[in-house]
Amino acid sequence: MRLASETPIPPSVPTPGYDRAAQAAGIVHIGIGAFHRAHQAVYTDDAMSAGDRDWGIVGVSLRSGDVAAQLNPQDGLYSVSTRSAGGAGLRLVGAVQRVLVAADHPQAVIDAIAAPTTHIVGFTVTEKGYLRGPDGALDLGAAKGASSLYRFVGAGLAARKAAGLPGLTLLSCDNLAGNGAALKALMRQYLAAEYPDLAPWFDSECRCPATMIDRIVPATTETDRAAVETALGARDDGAVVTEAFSQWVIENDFAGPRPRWEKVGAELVADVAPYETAKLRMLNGAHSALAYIGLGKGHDYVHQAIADPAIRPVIERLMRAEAAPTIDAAPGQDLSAYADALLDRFANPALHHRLIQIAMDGSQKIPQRWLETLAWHQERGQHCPSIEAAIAAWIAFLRSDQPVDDPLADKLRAAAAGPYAIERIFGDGGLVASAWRPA
Ligand code: CS2
Repeated sequence: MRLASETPIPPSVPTPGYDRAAQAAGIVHIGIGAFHRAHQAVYTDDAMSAGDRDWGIVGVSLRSGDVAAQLNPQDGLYSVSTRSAGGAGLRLVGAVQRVLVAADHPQAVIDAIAAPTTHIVGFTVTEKGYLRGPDGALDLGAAKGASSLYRFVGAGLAARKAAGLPGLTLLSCDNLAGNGAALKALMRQYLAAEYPDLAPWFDSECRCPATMIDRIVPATTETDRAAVETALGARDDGAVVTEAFSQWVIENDFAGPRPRWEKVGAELVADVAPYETAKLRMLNGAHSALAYIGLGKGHDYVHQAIADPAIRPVIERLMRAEAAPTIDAAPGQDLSAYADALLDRFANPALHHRLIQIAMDGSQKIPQRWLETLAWHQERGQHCPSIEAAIAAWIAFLRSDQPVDDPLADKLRAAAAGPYAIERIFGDGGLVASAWRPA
């Protein structure tokens, strides 16, 4: 039996506490991968179970039809399994109503963005989905391409303005430095080129709050799906598996209504920067270092790499002595406790988080994860032995026979194989050095 609205669910499994069929869609979410389903969709589901209404999510996949094929036959319903040393949890999430594949139905995506009920367009498109060129500015050629988020949002905003509808909140939930401001600047560059008349309306009617989003979500495996099927008594092709921990800090700057996410665990704050910077440089910085150093030492999973006595001190140093001092902490933000908590999360033996998943797209991740920390110390004449070891491990990874999944894979491999690898990758005009400057 395949999971769907009418499937009988074991009473021990929490289900949506609201009438799913009666909810309007208030959110369009572009990039409906496992991360969105395990994070923002869960907060939205909880907000509706707590009484909020009409925050159904229309999910959009820009290219792949996989998630649509998983979720549409299930009426958008799927399960979230949590795994930690303390135990396991299982629940259903009902916030997602349907999934559109932009490549197949572009107009349906534009119509969803332009719908009067829509107030928020969210994004989890990964770092490379923002289509930044080597100077950090929008790669306009790519942004005009068929699978660019800008095309759909631009056309949707134009339709809203033409219909006299209010603007939208564009909510970036990706691991970019200053994700809200970056999205705003990139969107403005696109509008200036394609819809010049829309730019002033965009400035006055739309908002792009910054967010810090955090939950570790390994890719779902067939073993995971089999375990869910046993527990649920139904097959769930859209199942996601994650840790118990979840955090969402959002800049309180919305164009219109929003779910009361703060009632269900999110923090709405005036300034996200200290949280976002700590997360990028400590959690994600450590993650990428674990990935390249760990793979080099023959490990497959995060929990194995952090248990390696040759690796753990490098990671501790990266977080505590290299990244933490660069962060201007918010009042009450305890970076030492944060590092302790991260080490525990990395050690979670119940979560099988593959290092190769984190190793993906290094050229897009390394600038905000390592280079900003490195630059801070260089200005003070200080070294960062852990980040330097991590960079060496990345170059060794590029030279190895491991698969390199990165938009710059060919160029990186060529640069890493030849002489002056560091200069060709990180030097002035190199492959990565300038790409990290905010747009
Ligand atoms: C990871 C992140 O794959 C990666 O690059 O570092 O996806 C990480 O698991 C999340 O940002 C945690 O919130």
